[in-house]
Amino acid sequence: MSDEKKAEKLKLIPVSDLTICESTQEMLTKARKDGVETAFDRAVAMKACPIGAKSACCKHCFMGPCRLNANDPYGKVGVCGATIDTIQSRNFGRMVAAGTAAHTDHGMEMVKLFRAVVEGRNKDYEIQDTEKLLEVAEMLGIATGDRELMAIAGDVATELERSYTQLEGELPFLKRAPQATQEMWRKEGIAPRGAMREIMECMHRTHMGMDQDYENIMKQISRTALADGWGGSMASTEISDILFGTPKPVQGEVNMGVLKEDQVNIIIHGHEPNLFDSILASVSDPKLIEKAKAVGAKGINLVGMCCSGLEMLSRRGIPHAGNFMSTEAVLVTGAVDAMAVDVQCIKQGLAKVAECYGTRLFTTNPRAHIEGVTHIEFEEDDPRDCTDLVVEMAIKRYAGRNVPVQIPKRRDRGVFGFSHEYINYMLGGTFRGSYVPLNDNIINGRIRGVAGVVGCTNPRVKQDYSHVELVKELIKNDVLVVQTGCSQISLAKAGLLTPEAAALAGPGLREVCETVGIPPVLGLGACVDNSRILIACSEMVKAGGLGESIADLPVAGAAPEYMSEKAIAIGQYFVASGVYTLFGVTFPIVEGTKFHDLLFNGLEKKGMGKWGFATDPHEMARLMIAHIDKKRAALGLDKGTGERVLVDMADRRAVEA
Ligand code: XCC
Repeated sequence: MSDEKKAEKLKLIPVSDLTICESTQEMLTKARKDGVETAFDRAVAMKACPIGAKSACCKHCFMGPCRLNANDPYGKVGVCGATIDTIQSRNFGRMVAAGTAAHTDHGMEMVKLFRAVVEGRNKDYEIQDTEKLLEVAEMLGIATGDRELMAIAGDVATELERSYTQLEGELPFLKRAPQATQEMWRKEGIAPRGAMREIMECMHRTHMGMDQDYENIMKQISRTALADGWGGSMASTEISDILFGTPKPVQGEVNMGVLKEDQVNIIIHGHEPNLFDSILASVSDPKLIEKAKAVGAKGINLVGMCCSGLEMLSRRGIPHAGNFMSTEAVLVTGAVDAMAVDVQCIKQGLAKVAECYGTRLFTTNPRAHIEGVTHIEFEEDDPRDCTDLVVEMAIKRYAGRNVPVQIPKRRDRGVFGFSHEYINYMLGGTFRGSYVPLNDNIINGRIRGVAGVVGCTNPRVKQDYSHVELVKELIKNDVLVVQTGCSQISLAKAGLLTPEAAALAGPGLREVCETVGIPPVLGLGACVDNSRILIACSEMVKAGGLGESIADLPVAGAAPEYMSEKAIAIGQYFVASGVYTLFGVTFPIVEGTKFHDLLFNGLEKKGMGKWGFATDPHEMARLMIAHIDKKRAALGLDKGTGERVLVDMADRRAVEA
């Protein structure tokens, strides 16, 4: 089909089939009128490769690449003799290694910054949460007492560096997991050493002529993924909390209506919190505000997107313009004067769209340039050099705005910034913070279980639709939902991150939410913060009454619209930690193969969780609820209710007073 014909075909697809986000629909309609292409169009025009989609090809050596037949997986083998199970497990392992590397490399930057602050080499950042520092120190067995704060911080940095660089032994945070879970990992030989070591071994073992037993490869896959969840990601979250503050519930606004026609609009998109924190200082600088006013703007409006946006929304209540599949669409408003990006989830397609609407697009990180896009390097030792320049460029673009501006009106409010520490506090109060009230409400059946709904949006499925339908179904069935990543923005736009959304919950969950004053859907931050969910699960086991290991808990997880290798790594660390985890869109392994059976059944028999797959969000909810009920039955919770123990708002206020 010619390109013109393809373009014609695209225009026939209603935008309401591509996304349920009204703002994105409005902007896609405008983009079509303007003749501007986005990832939605490219996904329609380019069919996914059916062999690659199922990991049925091997391109790890040049006797190939070899293509096996997903419809007849055992019909042939690769040139070297590799079977479908070897090929698939290698491919899956490399996805997990890549995802783990992404979180780990992000985390290592945080450790490097933390070290520089602790040693006084960096004066642009400081420790903002000393309470969290002391908690982490105690958790790691570091003496606190009357020691100097920076000495404690130095020891914490040294311990956490082990999460990344350690060659032998176990990750420092493994001891946070329930004893039974730790023992299972040791028995299976999958307790990780340091993340770098595990990623390296995973890459080695999946090289041509190496590990050719899918069950043995699986062990390294799990070990690598666990090094992400309990290592690279967890250490990153803890350091970010220490440096930038542990999130506490904060009201915030999401959706494209947070852009302001009469202000200089700047979007930060990516993942690392340091760039955003520094640009916040720049946009608050009276000199730069004056400059903006001098060209006729009412002020400077700083907005986030994707996970960078979530870091700042959770910690500072900075408005958020949208998730992954809205990053091109937002530029179509013509209102974005500058977009600065750092690492991960940055589509190269942004460059073209930015050019069409005159938005100044800047890469800032040495690890992530884009061909043809201006690079202004962000240096932690002199962060304002970069961020001030971005603001000045944005002001210049505002002064010369020469495209019509059309900003979708919609803005949605929500409560963000829950952390596992805050869940502890809100349920128990300052002096008796604990997960016991949560467990009690699970035991007495008011809350049926807990579900993590996380992850990306993906142009292969209708944006936000599965996230929203799945979560609505879960809370209707008394399942408390926790969220990270782009999924949280899908739900915030649907109004479910408000306490009023309790009206959509089942009677039990609704009662708990109304008593405590929380939404039925709790936002826990960016994708690297999935580690908060691991800690929350561990705390639930420790609080008692819900079994001995994470695998015993009535919990489940889902990433219904995932798109990245990071999501595969996250999925695998949840599975290896004991959680039933479902993915939507497509599952990159051929059904009916031995490796598929290992992921979907075999791991559970070893005491872990298991993978699941469904494209329909209602089916996904049904599977998750059935699993939660199975776990409840195994705990004997299907028989009757325990006593109600709940700290209500009045109690809490009394404690706070
Ligand atoms: Fe990226 Fe983290 Fe996925 Fe969103 S959810 S598309 S990975 S920004 Ni984490």
